[in-house]
Amino acid sequence: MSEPAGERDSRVRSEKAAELFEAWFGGGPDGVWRAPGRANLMGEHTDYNDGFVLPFALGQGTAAAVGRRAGRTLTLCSAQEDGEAEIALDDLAPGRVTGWAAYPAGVAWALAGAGYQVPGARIAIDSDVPVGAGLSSSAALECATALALTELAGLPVSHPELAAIARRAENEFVGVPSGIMDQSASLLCQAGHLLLLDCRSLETTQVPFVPAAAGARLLLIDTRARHELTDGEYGQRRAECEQAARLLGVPSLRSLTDPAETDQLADPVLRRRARHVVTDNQRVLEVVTLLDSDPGPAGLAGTYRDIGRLLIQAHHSLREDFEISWPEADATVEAALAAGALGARMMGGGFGGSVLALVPADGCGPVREAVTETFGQHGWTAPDFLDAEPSDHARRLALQWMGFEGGTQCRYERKSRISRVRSPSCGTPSTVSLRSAWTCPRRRPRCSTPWTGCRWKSAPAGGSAR
Ligand code: GAF
Repeated sequence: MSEPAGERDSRVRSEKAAELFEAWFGGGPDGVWRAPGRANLMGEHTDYNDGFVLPFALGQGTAAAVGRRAGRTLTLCSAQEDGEAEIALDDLAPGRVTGWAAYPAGVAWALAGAGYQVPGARIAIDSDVPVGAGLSSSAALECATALALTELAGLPVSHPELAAIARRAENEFVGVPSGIMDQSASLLCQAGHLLLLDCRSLETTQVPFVPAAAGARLLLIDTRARHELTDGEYGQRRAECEQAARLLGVPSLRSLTDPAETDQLADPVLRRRARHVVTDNQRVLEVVTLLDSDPGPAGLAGTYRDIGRLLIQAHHSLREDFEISWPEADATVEAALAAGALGARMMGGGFGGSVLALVPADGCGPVREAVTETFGQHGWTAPDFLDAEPSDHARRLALQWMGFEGGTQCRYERKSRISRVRSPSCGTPSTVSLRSAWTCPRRRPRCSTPWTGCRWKSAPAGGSAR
């Protein structure tokens, strides 16, 4: 039986993280954990309003190869970043760690705050979730390290609790005022399902969702326009929603079920913001009702057409009422629909990132061509396309050390950018640049060990979200 593409990608990524660990730190890791990025079918900016969201996990994810070390320090390296980060576990406080290492550091800090002391560890990261594409690369990094550190230490933390801890790391340590959707998706989604998450009760329902069964596909279009959640607009939307709820006398906008209730708001901006949240919550529940009503294979095409219609409505709401769309997203949606997509909308926090399109299975080519042509006409950087298949939550992968591969010299080759590596044989540090090969400069006796690459092989460990 052939291995599903998502499984293969996850296995390869995990093997690469183990290789990086071996090359950077010497010796093998104690284990490799992997957490996926996410897409979201419906429900944008509803999570921090106590509303509903409907995300799914992507095949793309972040792998963390982790090994215990003596002392109270985390040492981190990443195939996507230069250098190494050293984090003193007993000296963690918001603002003390910056850059990408703030996410794993924040996780250790939030775990300690919840009463879970993690041990000193070496961590090698490798990710194929594009940064800034609105696919939750930061949640994938948080969740991979959170799961790794707790399982390594044998700490009994359930996945929902871990999601809350990872969110606290992002909110309070990194300083991004995000909701709970991304971490929940990474830790709780199941393959072939959407995750219906009630962000007030934190109740979850797995909603079966296999577009291929209906002759449809989900296409993610990375518009390559970049925007950070830290730069104010996201926080401003959140503050506006909270103000609208206060003025309406409700604990959160989730309490409203009829968009007409927002008419009481005198301020037109607050009225529009609130209307988006109320209508998007309704759209989430409508999608679930459509999928629940089980029309059988013959009726599925109609169901997916209706879901497509809701995606288009959601895009209009995000563009007109919430005002977080961007030119590349609007042009992408327009071009995709003109080329036959059933529906499309901007996805994530807004102002940059990706568009999600629901496309007839045979319509992906025309949609890609139409969107690429539109970008060319505008002179924009060409978009990237990713197939989005609802995949599985974060987990540990089984890895087996297979020994050195045949070769004639101590030689380490990587295609990723790494600024410092150690010889896998003698531990000598050296420097490599992008796509270069590296030869151990100290020809110690052990360096004659035939070696051309690490031999880690992985197999899914199985297991389900606790
Ligand atoms: C970002 C945030 F991290 C999420 O919590 C959510 O609010 C999303 O934007 C918008 O729906 O991904």
